Amino acid sequence: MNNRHPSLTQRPAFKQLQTHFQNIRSTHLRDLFAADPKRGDRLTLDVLGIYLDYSKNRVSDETLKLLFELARECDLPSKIAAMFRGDRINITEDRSVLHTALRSKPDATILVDGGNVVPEVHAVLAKMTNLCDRIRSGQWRGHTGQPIRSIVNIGIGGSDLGPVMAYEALKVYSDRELTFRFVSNIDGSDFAEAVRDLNPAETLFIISSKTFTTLETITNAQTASDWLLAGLGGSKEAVAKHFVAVSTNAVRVSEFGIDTANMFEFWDWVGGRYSMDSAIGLSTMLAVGPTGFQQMLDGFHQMDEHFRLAPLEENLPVLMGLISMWYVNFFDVQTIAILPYEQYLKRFPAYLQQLTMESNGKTTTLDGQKVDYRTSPVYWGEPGTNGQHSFYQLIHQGTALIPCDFLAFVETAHPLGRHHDILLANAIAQSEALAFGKSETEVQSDGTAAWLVPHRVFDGNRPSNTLLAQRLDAVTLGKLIALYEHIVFVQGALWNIDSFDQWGVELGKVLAQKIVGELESPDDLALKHDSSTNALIRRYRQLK
Ligand code: G6Q
Repeated sequence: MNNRHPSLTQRPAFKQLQTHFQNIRSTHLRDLFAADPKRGDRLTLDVLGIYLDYSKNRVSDETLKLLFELARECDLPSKIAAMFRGDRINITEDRSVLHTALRSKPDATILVDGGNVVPEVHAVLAKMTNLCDRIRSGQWRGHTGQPIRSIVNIGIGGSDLGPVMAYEALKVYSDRELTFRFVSNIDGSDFAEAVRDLNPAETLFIISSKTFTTLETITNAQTASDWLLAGLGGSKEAVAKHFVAVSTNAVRVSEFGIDTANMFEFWDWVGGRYSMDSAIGLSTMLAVGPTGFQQMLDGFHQMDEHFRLAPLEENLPVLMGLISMWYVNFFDVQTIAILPYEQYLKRFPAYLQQLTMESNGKTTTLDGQKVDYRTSPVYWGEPGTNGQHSFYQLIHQGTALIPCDFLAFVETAHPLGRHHDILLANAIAQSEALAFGKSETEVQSDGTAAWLVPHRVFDGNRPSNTLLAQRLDAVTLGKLIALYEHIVFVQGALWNIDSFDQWGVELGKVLAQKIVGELESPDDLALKHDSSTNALIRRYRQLK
């Protein structure tokens, strides 16, 4: 690329932020709150029913002003427009990035290579709906004439994490007559455990693979086919009644033996980790039904429209993206914790790990230069309150500064006794404790022995966001996922990296292929790896 942009660190607003950081780095949240009694009401945003309290962040009005300035200097508004327009912003793969088209309204026009992709999106949705109706009504029969009772999604990475997360998140809205399982790992134990209590005659496999070449998925799909045929007496025609595919690769799907009439298409302008609302979400639609799936798409779309149209200062993904980069690029923060106080979001942190780190775990700018600043932090987390009894110790009193996103909901699907009030009390108390801590004087006034005081002091000044919504349902889930997708976009836009390629994943796909041959070869091959790799291969061959 010829048009080299100035490095992020050379931007005027970035330099001003560096100077400003020296003033604010030692300011305590206690002081920021004391100076502005309305801070907790003022530094909030209420967008589409998602309330963000960002007051417990180490930011002042000046910080925010400069961050928005930086966003403008980095052309964030025009980059947002370019994505929605379908420009080929995934430059290393020369692709448009149009997951937003997956949730567009039927009358929209979004052009890729001169053709409107919206009708294709809705044609696939209609085809998915048709399949779901037939399966859920019992009309679709397996090879022996029995209706389908179990659905197994086989896929990995972007073809697994979204479906698993959405199934778990929306389980309460799912058809409980159907059993859902997800197989991703090449480790045979994953497949064996997933099917051990299933009846092949009632099982439908969804082979989800954008490329249909991923070793793990194709191996698991072959094993599934063997398991099915062994269970049903070995008749090849059975495959057509028990396998459907989600892919961009019709040739490979057909070679595998799946009728392409039962193939659900998506497109190369949908990245794997951005694909859970494409046909990759077929298991989600089977679980919650076409109406539930449409509600989720509506949630995505509402957040897309907010991101596309809201002014930067009132734009939820922009604000959260900028605050996260403030910590990464100025406070040198290396990890961010995602802490859902909602059991049904137990796989949400795992989903976000891929979305954030595969997107922005990059060191090369769009201009081909090495970055001279940090890019994606590590995202991780566990549902509350479990985490409190394990790693929160480090967040409260450890040496690392770990900004947290607390996610909570006013209503629960299971209002049992006092459970929900206690759950929410914990979420709110944690952010309070992290921000304000417990001073030496406060600990002393509890009557704590002098020698114990330093151990019981909490410095506080540990930042967090709290996101509060009414309830976790399909529409809210769509909004939340789109929120984080766009936070990732904002980060990538400022870091000037390609958030939509994944060359690190591709490398892994190639490397293992070679070693498999060496592990399985009957001959003693002359191994040409480093001495460590050679020794591991030899040891495994000897012992297996
Ligand atoms: C996602 C990545 C990666 C991908 C898997 C599965 O953005 O590209 O996680 O989803 O490697 O790939 P297939 O869907 O092609 O099997």
